Amino acid sequence: MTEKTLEALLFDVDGTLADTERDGHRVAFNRAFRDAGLDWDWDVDLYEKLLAVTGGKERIRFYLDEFNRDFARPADLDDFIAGLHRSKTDHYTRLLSEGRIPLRPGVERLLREARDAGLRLAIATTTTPANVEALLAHTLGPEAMDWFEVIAAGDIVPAKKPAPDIFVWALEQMGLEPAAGLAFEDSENGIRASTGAGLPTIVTLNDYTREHAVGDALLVLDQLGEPEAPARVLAGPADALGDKGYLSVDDLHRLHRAA
Ligand code: XBP
Ligand code: MG
Repeated sequence: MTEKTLEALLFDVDGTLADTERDGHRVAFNRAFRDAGLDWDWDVDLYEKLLAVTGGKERIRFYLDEFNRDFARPADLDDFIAGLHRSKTDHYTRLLSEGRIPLRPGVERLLREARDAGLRLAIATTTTPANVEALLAHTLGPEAMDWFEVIAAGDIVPAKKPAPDIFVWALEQMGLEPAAGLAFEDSENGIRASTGAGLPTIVTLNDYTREHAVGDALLVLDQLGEPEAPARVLAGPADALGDKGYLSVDDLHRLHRAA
């Protein structure tokens, strides 16, 4: 049982707020490769393997190291990857601006409920800051950036998830002890990072992460749930959502107290 009162929620972005990877990031990488005259094609299955590494630049390097060893590397590989990644970010933010990637069920509802209840909100993600802004602006509206006290993103810390650094950085910025927070994640790398920073964590799995090892989670759901689209408890207390089928702020307080 934790003695601390729940004060803040810290959210991952990719896979947690929205299913951005398959139809967003993956497509944007492929468009950047095509623009650069490369014949690389990251299909849905290959991309699942590439997701083992977080961070887009890191993922491109991992691809070259493990899946395309014959590629004739340019002299300045860092620069080459950085250029590809800039182009990928342009493509990705354009895709989001077309409104093609919605928030996952229950995300907007829980964010609004948490704001109304006076909980502090933060983001902790490995993705590029521009991508967070584009997602929030095109789903919740431009003012939603202000809902979050801290947006910890991208290269702000050198060691990306599963390192806990991005969560540690966010907690420091907030002056918050981990025991007073709850993290929301979707993946094994994500929960290793959040729990590594001492944060109790709720996981919402998705198609890419449904087999991930997330045993340290307080609660594992298939989604946060809506009254008309109930969530399923996949691990953790079976009665965590009561009879209503969605995760509420009251549920969060109860889960946090029991952590
Ligand atoms: C997300 C990532 C990111 C995105 C791509 O992981 O790994 O790299 O896939 O974004 P998490 P960038 O949800 O665990 O934070 O290309 O901007 O890095
Ligand atoms: Mg994620």
